[in-house]
Amino acid sequence: MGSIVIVAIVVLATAAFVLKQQPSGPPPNEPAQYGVVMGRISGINGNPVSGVNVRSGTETVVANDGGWFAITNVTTAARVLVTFSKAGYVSTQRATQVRSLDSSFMEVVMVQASLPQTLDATLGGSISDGVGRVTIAANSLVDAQGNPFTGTAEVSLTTFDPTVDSTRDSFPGDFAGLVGGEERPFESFGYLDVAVTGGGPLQLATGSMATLDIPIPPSEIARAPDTIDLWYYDLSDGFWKRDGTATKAGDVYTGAVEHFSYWNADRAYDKFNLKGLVVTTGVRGVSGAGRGGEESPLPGALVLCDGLDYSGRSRGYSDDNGRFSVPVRIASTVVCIAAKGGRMSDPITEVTPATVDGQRDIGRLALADPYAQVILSWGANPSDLDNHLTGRKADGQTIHIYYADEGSFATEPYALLDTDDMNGYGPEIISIGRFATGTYRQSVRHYGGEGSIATSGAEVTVVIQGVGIYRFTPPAGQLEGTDVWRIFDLVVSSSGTVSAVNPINDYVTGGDHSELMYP
Ligand SMILES: [Ca+2]
Repeated sequence: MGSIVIVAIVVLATAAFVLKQQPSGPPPNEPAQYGVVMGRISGINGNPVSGVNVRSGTETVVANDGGWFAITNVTTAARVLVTFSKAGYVSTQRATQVRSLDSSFMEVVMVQASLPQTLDATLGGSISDGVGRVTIAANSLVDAQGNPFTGTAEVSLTTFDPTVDSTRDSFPGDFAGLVGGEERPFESFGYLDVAVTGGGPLQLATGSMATLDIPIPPSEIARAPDTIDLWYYDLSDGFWKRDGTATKAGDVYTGAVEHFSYWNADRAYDKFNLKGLVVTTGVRGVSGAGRGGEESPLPGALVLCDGLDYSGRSRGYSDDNGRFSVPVRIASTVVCIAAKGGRMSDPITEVTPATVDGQRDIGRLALADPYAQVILSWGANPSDLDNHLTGRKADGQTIHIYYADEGSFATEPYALLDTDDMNGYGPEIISIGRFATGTYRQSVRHYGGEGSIATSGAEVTVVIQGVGIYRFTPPAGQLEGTDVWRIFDLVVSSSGTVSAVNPINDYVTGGDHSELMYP
């Protein structure tokens, strides 16, 4: 581990030296504490969901056609909320840790909302999506200003089954709620989302209640308690909060609520702590030889433990020493994985004892994390910019990752482009899983559409794990007829570490295959 610290310091010092020599180059590893939040959004069927608005604080980006998104300037915090919304889908929200000069990766599932059904607000009535049900009393709806609503309301009720794996990736927040200011993990026995609109969002009038029927998954009916707490999800702080109870009647929980939201029938559980170490293997080494197989602790990895005999998921992160501790349910079977940058470890299955607040070391979770990511985003025009990663290895072989050759993580050149965005904004993200000794060059080409690279509002953010974040914007003064912005060269030493990031920042006439794109 000592050697890793030394390597990082050497790289930082080298980068600083380069920057001092070339003050017009990229900003250094900025002292500001920020990181990158990125990820991939898919539907229940596993296909990408494009066009999702992804918001963190005041920053909003839109997922590309491959469902990828990146917010490249997020203030470091132990808990950052990211909200996902798209018309026709149930909005969801996720909390993530953001480490300084590192990237957090999220896999998110968006669920299509049930089609809205109409309800005469003066009569009230009952709406079902065929699984769950909401019953709204006559004259109980108000608009955003609190005025009685007497028109036709549209009610969208979407019921979820928490025993289904993909549902856990769409679950808002964590499987935990606030009790007396403290977060308590819980298991879910079913939940639903109910949204009511009528020319704007509608809510229940003060003193009015709606009745919810939340179905209990078939496999859970036998052990579901007779009464259970109801919890709603609070988008403003990202916590589930307890409010009321529901009663078991056959295969549903029935309870009354005072407002529309996500509502969840959950039981808080006693916890047992699983501890361990996340390591990364091989990928930091030289392609094909050298340090392959050598392990080092991996900070900032997400550790997820899923209940196999209960509907809950616990989340934790490895610390600076790669260590983690995740609370799970006592007397249960759980499966844990570590993930970072879209890579995942093999799962470990554990059976926990009935020891409240006990702990056990479950050993190592090993994964191959991306060494670096290059994120290109821009404005509405030009419609089609392309991210190009080229390289010349020490053995003379060249590589080229771009829209026509998206590359691979599993084989040479161990780098992968997420998607070719052709309708503005991006992002286009190239992830590099392993560096070869040699020099890599990053370029952006104006493939099609109005405008120029210089006026595109483009930003290229480079995250090099364990080294830092570099940010580039295109220089002014792009000459007519040029189409390629050559951004920087990245030099990889014979020991497989990044020894320099050398800015280029010029424009050339290239096309997709110019020699000028190669270092
Ligand atoms: Ca493109």
